Order: sequence, then structure tokens, then C-alpha cells
Amino acid sequence: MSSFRLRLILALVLSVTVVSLASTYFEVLAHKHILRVELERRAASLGAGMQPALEQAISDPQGSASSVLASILNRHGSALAVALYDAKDNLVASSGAAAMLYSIRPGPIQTALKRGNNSSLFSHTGSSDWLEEAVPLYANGNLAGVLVILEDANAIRADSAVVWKHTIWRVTATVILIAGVTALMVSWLLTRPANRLAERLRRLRLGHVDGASTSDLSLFKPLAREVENMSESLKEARAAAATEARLREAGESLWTAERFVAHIRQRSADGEANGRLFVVSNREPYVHQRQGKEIVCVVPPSGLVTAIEPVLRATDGVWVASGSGSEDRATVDEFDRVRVPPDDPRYTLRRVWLSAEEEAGYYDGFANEGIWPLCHIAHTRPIFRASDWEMYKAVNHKFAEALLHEMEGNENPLVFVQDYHFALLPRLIKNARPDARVAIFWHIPWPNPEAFGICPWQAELLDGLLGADLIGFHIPLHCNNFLDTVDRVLESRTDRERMAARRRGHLTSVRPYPISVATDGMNDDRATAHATLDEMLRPFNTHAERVILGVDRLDYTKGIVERLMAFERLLEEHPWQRERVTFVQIAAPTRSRIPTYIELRHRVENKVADINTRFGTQKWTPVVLIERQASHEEVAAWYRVADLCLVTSLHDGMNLVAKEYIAARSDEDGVLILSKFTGAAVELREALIVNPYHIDGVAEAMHRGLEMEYDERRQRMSRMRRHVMEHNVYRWAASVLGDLRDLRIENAEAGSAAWGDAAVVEPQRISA
Ligand code: ADQ
Repeated sequence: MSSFRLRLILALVLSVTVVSLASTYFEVLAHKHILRVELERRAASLGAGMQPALEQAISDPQGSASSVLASILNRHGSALAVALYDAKDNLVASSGAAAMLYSIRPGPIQTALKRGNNSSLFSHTGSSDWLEEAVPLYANGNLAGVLVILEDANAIRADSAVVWKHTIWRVTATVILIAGVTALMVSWLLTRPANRLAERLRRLRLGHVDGASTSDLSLFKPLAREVENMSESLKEARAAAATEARLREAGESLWTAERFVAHIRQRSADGEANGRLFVVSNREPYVHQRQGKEIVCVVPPSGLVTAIEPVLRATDGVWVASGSGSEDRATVDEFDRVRVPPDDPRYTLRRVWLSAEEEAGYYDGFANEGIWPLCHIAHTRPIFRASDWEMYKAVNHKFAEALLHEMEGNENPLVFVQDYHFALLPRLIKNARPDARVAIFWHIPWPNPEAFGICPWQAELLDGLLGADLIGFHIPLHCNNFLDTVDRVLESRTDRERMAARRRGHLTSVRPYPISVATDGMNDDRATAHATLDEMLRPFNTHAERVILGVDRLDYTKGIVERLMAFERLLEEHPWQRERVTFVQIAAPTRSRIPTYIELRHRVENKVADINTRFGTQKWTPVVLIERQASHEEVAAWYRVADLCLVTSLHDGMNLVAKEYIAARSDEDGVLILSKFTGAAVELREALIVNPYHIDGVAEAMHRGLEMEYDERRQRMSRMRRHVMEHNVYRWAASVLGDLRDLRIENAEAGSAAWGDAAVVEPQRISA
């Protein structure tokens, strides 16, 4: 038995024994007291009963005192001896054992004579105990003598002995029980979990990261959680090291989260721009929500978080975003900050609170009913309301205030603003903090100047954006459209060769940075069991040999209705595909307060119902519509079984679904059908490129994809996979942030003099 367990048991046994003995001691004392009082009471009442006879006997010198005493002894079994004393303390008569009569002490007699009250004394010799009770006697109202009764008190001692005996048995039983239970509990709650943790740590040390999880160890939960975190970090580090090693072996050098962080650190150390990183976006990377009685922290699926988080974590940056979770307010400090990720806090999330009115005007109104359709040529008219514009300005100011507050005390900060929700933010920040390097990435297309020209506040938007030092778009076409618009609308100078614009002496570089997906584990298809097509379709009560997949937010720019029409045409033109192929569309409802989106949802649902009614059979549903945000794992499972992935956006900045599909196909199978109006089409030339408006063309592409030989599919897919792997999201982030760090910031006076070569960012040579 371990010495800890032994010591614990000994300590418990000792304390239980001491407590039991002490409580028994006091119990026995109390019991003895009761018995003694009872004995005294009995002796006193005996004395009182005999008093008249004795008083008479004592006042009669020839009296019958001896016979009265003898009768007391006879009647009272527990009395050992009785004696009668006169008022002068002289023995008048006695009866009982002679030995006992010699034991009478004078104390109680004298006290009774002196005070005229009963007096008693417990005495003992060797093994016998007795009570000496002295009862005063009166004759004619005067104290005439004392009756002494010696009562047997041995029963009291015997009683106490019984109590002690019981106690010892009880203590022994309790001690055995406690020792047993303690030994069991120690083994169950401490030794076994500790051994499991030790074994897990030992295996981790030896590099076995996949051991049984220890997260069920209730008493050791915090420790177990740390061990699990450590195992996760180790797993990631080993995977990263394995990737690095594989790439080194293959003579390649791809971008990983680790390389990205090392790259940014290196460039910070080399240059003057070593400030802290501040990211601003509308959506937050961590949302606190209530789930039953608990508050849980949810990470909404977002490529941006994957891309930016490594450097925020490594450099303890700040992310400013609007709080949207039901428990977001409850989880921030007095400065509206919360450290994230919750399990391993490394950077700060600063939440900004928007009222329902601000949400409606800035987000639903100006951003999503105005700028979104303005920048996407998808034939949905933008709506520009002056009240929305006011709200958009107010919210941009609100974010600027929060950001400036966070930046206080940070020299040369780096600010990375996300998207069309914050066109005015770069100028607001730059005016207040000229030392800040500010970049904004515009995740959606930038249209030509004519299309952009219908915005009543185009000049203000452009001026706000030109406050940035760097503006990023996905593809060169959007950069050129932007510079064309600046040329057309503002008084400024643009330089096409250097891809920059100068306004009021401030220089803004405009660069294409094609965003991508994380490719960690892209080739890592270890023994994970993947669901088959049959298993995936079973919940929808349909069967098919092939599946065509669409994954989108339910947005009119994604061409979902057009894609359904093309599928319908495929079934019309190639009837043998009926009952062979099912089209699965996963569509996440989005912006559902905006009428255009409500209407689109109805159109999609109606079209699906039409096709299913027209072609559906008992065992085959032509279109399965999953109208919800699916988990990352679920989407990945669909990617793996889809023979074709349809990306038919009417207009799209990049489109990450196309790249996710490619990244998921470690089997190098599958065909991507890609709209020519997506940013992705610039890079993914091996996809079947289509015009989403040409319904017959898309139907034919589907047919071609379904009939394509395996060799061709594999060749196309492997080329696209190589491209996505080499141009992953870490490379994107490294390019934008690397360029931002390399910027030389000019002040207005110096900059306005001429184009300074050094001030313009040369496109970074981020090569493999
Ligand atoms: P989005 O318009 O949202 O992004 P996209 O690039 O396709 O479009 O990204 C959508 C993301 O959401 C993907 O990661 C996809 O997996 C996921 N998703 C879509 N529907 C889903 C569903 N039903 N369930 C689960 N996940 C779903 C904007 C621009 C794009 C640009 C990106 C990044 O419009 O052009 O590529 O930003 O810059």
C-alpha cells in the first residue's frame, strides 16, 4: 500500500478514534451523573420515608432505634448499612455490614447537622463504590440527629464499563469501515485516474498522441483538460512537422500556420513595423451562447478565423467585432473585452454592441441591400436609403472609436479591416493615428465605374477606403475596376504600373490577394472511415449511384435557381440519368430579414418541389434540399462523396466552396463545375468553366462531368489540388500582412511631392 494511502488512513483512523473516545468519555460522565442523582434521590426519599419513626426513636432514650434501622435495611435492598447519630454527632445505633459502618465519613454528617439539609458523598475502596447520604432528623421542631444511609453504587461503575465496551466495539467497526472505504476511494478517485494521467503523459512523451482520452476523469478535470490540450498541440505540432518534413523531402516549401507565424515574426524583427496586430470584422470569431443551463463558446465556421488566428495568437493581438451571441455581454469585462480562445487564451476579442436600429440600417440596409448588390452584377437592384447611409456612417465611427481605444499605448500598430461593412474605417483610423499601417480586404467583387456610379455616396466610400495604406481584392480585375472608379470619381492620381492611388498626399497600394482555404491535413487521409453515398442519402429516403453537390449561403448571387434549372434540363435531355443521379443542395439561410432573400428562398423551394414532382419516383428523389447551416464535418463528408460539385455563382469575389471541394478530395477524384464569374475561375482552370446564365451549357457540363473518364478526372483534380495546396490561406494571410508590414508610411507633405518608389509596396514574391 502506498505510503500516501497509509498516512491518509492512519490520519482518518486516529481522528475518528480520538473523537469517538472523547465523545464517549463525556457521554459516560453524563450517564454517571444521572445515575448518581437517581441514587441520591432514592436515598433521600428513603430517609424521608423513615423520618417520623426515627425521630421518635431518637427522642426516646430506651427507644427502638436499632430495630427501626434493621427494618430499613430489610426493606431496602440496595442499602448496605444505616446508622443513626444524635445531634452531637454521637453514634446512637447502626445496622448492616460492620466493614461498611467503619467506612462512614464524618463530612456529610457534620454538614447535615450544620446546615439542616441532606448531604451526600460518593466514596470507593478497591472494587466497591457506595453513596453516603446523611439525612437530618428533627424532634419537636429541633435538630435531633442524622440518619446515615450507605447505598451500593457499584451499578454505576458497571454501567460505565458497559458503555465503554460498546464504544470500543463501535470505534473498531468504524475504523475498519473507514479504512476500507478510504482505501477504495483513494484507489478509485485518485490512484487510478492519476495512473491513467501518468500513462497518458508517458505515452505523449514517447510520441503516441492518439491514446485514450482522459477527459472523463472528474476529480482531475482541469488537469485532464490541460493534458488533452497538450495532446492536441502536440498532435498539431507533429502534423506540422510531418508536413514540413514531407515537403522538404519533396523539395517543396508550402505555407503552414507555423511557417506563416515564423514569417511574420521574422519580418517584424527585420523591419520597423513591429507593432501589434488589430483585426476588425463585422462577425466575431467566438460567440457565447446559452445551451440549457450552461454558457458555451461557439466558433462560427470561417476561413478568416483559420487564416488570421495563428498570428493573433502568436503576437497577442486584438480582434474587434460586433457581439452577436446571447451571452456575449455576460462574458466580457468592464471594457467589453474577453480573452480567447477560452481554453487557451492568447489574444483579446473586443466586442462592439449594436442596437437593433443600427443592425437594420448599417448591416441589413446599407451593407447588404446597398453595397452587396452594387458590387455583384447579379441583376438585383441595390437600394440606397439616406437613413441607412447615416447608420452606416455612425457604425463605422463606433467601430473606429473602439479600435482607437484598443490601440492606445501601442506604437506603429497594424490594422487589418475586413470587408465592405467598413469602407469608411480606414480614413477614420488614419486621421486619428497616422502611425498606424492600415489594410482593408474587400471580400466581394469591385464592379466597373459605371455600375458603381449609381451609389449616391460613391465619393465618400472611395475616400474612406483611400485612407488605407493597402487595399486588397481577390483578383487583378477587381483592382483595376477599383482604380478606374477612383480615376472617374475622385480628384486623385492613380498609377497602373505600380497599382496605387494617391489622394491628398496619401498613397494607397491596391493589390490582388486570392484568398483560399486551410490545407492542413489535405493529404492526410489516414484510416478515418468515411461515410458512403448510400449512408449519406439514407436519411432522405432516396437512392442514387451518383451525386451532384451544391453548398452555398441562400444568396441570389450564388445562382442556385439557375443551377436547379440546369439540373432539370439535364434530366430532360439525358433521361438515362434519371434515377441514377441525385442533386444535393445544402443551403444555409442568410440575411433572412431582407425581402429579396425571403423571396429567393421561396423560389428555390418551389423549383425543388417542381422538379421532384415532375421526375421523382418511389425510390428516387431528384433533388435533396438541406436548408440549414451544416457542420464543417458534414459538408466535408458530402464533398467526399460528390461526383460533381456545382459552383454556379452569377458573380463571386472568390468562392471558397470550389477550393474546399478540391481540398477534400484526397482520392483525387470528382469534377468541379465552376462559374466563369467567380474569382476562383481565374486560378482553377482545370474545372469545367461555365456561364451560369447559359442553362443548356451548365446542363451539358454536368453531363460531361458525369461521363468523364477516371483518368481525366484524376488529372484535372490533382492539378487543381496542387494549386490549392500551394496557394492556401496561410499564403494569402502572409502576403497581405507581410506587405502591410513592409509599407513605408509617408506623411502628407513629403508624400504629395512626388511618387516615392519606396512608398509603394512591390508585390511580395511569395513563392513556393
Ligand atoms: P461567401 O459569399 O460567404 O463569402 P464563399 O466564399 O463560398 O462565399 O464561402 C462560404 C463559406 O460558407 C464556405 O466555407 C462554405 O463551406 C460555407 N457554407 C456555405 N453554405 C453552407 C452551409 N449550408 N452549411 C455549412 N457551411 C456552408 C465572401 C465572398 C466570397 C469569398 C469569401 C471569402 O462572397 O466570394 O470567397 O467571402 O473572401
